[in-house]
Amino acid sequence: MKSGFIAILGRPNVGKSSLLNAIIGTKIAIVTPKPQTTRRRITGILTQDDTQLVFTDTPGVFKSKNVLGDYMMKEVKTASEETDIILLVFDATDGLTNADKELIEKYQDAATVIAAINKTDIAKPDQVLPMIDELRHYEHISEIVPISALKGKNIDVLIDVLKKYIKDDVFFYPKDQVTDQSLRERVSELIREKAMFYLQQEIPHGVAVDIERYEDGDIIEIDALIICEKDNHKGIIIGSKGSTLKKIGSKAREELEFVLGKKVFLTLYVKVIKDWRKRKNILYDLGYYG
Ligand SMILES: Nc1nc2c(ncn2[C@@H]2O[C@H](COP(=O)(O)OP(=O)(O)OP(=O)(O)O)[C@@H](O)[C@H]2O)c(=O)[nH]1
Ligand SMILES: [Mg+2]
Repeated sequence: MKSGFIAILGRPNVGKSSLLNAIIGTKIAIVTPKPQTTRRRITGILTQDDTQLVFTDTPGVFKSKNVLGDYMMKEVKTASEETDIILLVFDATDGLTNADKELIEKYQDAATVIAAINKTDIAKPDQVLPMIDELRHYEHISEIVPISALKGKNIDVLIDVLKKYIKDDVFFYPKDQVTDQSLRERVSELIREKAMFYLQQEIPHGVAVDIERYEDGDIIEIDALIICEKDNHKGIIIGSKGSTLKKIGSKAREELEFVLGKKVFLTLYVKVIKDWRKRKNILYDLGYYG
């Protein structure tokens, strides 16, 4: 029996959450085309025969500008400290950026660092090979694996590589558990994913979702509050004749029905909490604490 903890780290938008989902084979973490989608640590558990890999997806590393950002970066720090393996994810289409290099150097004393070069499906071969060469110069990087989280390419190879570096002899979770998130948290995250998807510029980053009511019967009834930080954002989120909110709601309901396996009746409300991302007590209420 073997097990170990793996923290998935990298810049925003490189595909960390997509990778977690590809590894586990279920959508655990939300994914959007916008940076700074993930705000909290999310655990994904992969148990195969006598091996258990416990992954932690983390927010992308960036320079924080408010209390929410501080919280996100604290989540990254905690994840990197409570792990056996640091799995650094890079975006092949960007090459190795200065921010990537800073991250690599930051973990030079970590026990095990493994590099995954993601998005190889859309990268040109002349982008991936120079990256591999560059990464080879860092002695503390034990392995380099080119992957595509979106296409599921080389994910099995990456899993086999990770298995070489783990050694604990207990399972930390039951064999059938895939995440530590509660159902309520997953529901709230899925709604936030759809909101982030349909909103533009700074608005998606100022959105939070709070589940006000969750009643499980023949139909699951959910009331959720979409919180935004400025009065004019509220109108944009609702859209003309409610069109944007309707799109968010119908996409969210579709996916919730798939995840929950039941008919869902979803009602969304929009509320302004001025500058909530800068307010510690509000962040605490929304579950961004610790
Ligand atoms: N073509 C391609 N796109 C990918 C791949 N992996 C992720 N993406 C896309 O990249 C975007 C960001 O993906 P995420 O998984 O949310 O990235 P992340 O690193 O978790 O981002 P943050 O949570 O913001 O730090 C999404 O549009 C994904 O569909 C890949 O292997 N190939
Ligand atoms: Mg993410």
